[in-house]
Amino acid sequence: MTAARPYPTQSALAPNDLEAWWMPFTANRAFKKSPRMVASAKDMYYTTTDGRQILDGTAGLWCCNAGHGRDEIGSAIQKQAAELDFSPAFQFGHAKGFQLASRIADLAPGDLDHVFFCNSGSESIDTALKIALAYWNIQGQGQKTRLIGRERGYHGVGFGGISVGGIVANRKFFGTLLAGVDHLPHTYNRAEQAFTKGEPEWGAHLADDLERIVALHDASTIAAVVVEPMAGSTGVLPPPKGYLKRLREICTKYNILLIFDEVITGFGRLGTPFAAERYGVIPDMITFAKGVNSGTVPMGGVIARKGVYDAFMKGPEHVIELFHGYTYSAHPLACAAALATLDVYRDEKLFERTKEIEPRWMDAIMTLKGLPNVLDIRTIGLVAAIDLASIPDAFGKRAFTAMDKAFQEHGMMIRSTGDTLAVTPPLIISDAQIDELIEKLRKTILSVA
Ligand code: PXG
Repeated sequence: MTAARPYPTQSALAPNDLEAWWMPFTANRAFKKSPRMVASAKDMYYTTTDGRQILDGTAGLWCCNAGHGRDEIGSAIQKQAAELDFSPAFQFGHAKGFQLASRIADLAPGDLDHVFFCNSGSESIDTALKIALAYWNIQGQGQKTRLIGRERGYHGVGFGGISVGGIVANRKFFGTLLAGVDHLPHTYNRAEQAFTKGEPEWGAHLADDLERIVALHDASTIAAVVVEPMAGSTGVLPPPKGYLKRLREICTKYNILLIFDEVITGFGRLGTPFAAERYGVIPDMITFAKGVNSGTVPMGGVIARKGVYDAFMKGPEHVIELFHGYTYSAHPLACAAALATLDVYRDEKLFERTKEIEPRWMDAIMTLKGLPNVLDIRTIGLVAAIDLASIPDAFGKRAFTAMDKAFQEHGMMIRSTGDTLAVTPPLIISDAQIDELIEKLRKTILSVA
């Protein structure tokens, strides 16, 4: 900074200078001309700096599954900060890290028994990819290095995640990425699937493309396949019926590890603790983040099957088995928040509740069919996406304007990606609040017609 700046004279809620913060995944210049500022949050609502109530249609960024300002979670964080603010996780441990790993392993299906902690979804993907590569390496199959992702996949923003990811704008600016990566086709086909509730009938055969990739590279060179069970960020693509089972069968047939990125689908979003359970498919690893502590403290992780973990537990006992980890792995505040959050999920039966309200939610969202510019609606669990027709020569502008108007004029937070609106409220949403959300969506879509 060149010139000294005066200390802000306004309250911290309304800063007088928006320049310094280079905001992530944000149209910075548009934001700074017309900011969308929040000051506080409770249950289903944010409050803006000018005192307006905003219905949270996004659970923050798909993370605040228990809603906002939960006293149980906030006080657990405060208590933890006073009791043990930090404890190194390299060669030392603390009780809550072990308790939380056990709780998460209990929620995960099958023998997904071991949990490695990190601090975000992006780190969880890098961690899972590194575990996959190391797994084959320590077993004398170090030539198994190829990683297979999927078109339109989102796996965060680390180099591993953007390499296996399939969102063009997240890849094209960043050079050559990881070598030896290939991609399955995405599963969306509007002609076959438009306005489907839940999993589309069409598309299971697209998993067979993995056979083509295996024929091209040979299974002896392929370490892992990574997919989101339901592709979220790209605009909500539920898996076609039978697709994930097929992927599992092919991975098993060729000895390829299967990784489910459950950063969005984990912790109840589809009505089960993990989507793996909903689909009756056991991957070799699950990545998670976000909902683990309802977005209150950064945290992510990887759940690995027993066989994956056991493969590393060999050799002299004083030697580190996996040369990987983060200063803040299993941070005590994140663990305390997660343990309190899992209690809320259990005590309020929020995953079961999501399953119960799914049909009503899907019906309600589908009432938006027929509004101007609505080309498709996809919905599953407590998730929905609405594709809007693009304004000629201005791809993304209609949905961006809708997101802005929703916040500024209609009292609702939604997300836009391309010309798709995504809606993913906290799992505590009431029936009346679903009605409120649909009404606000209706007004928003009409306002950009
Ligand atoms: N994997 C998946 C499947 C994700 O959805 C990440 C990894 C990365 O997580 P971190 O914690 O590194 O951001 C994500 C993140 C949106 C949106 O509006 C989605 C995400 C993040 C921000 C916005 O779709 N997903």
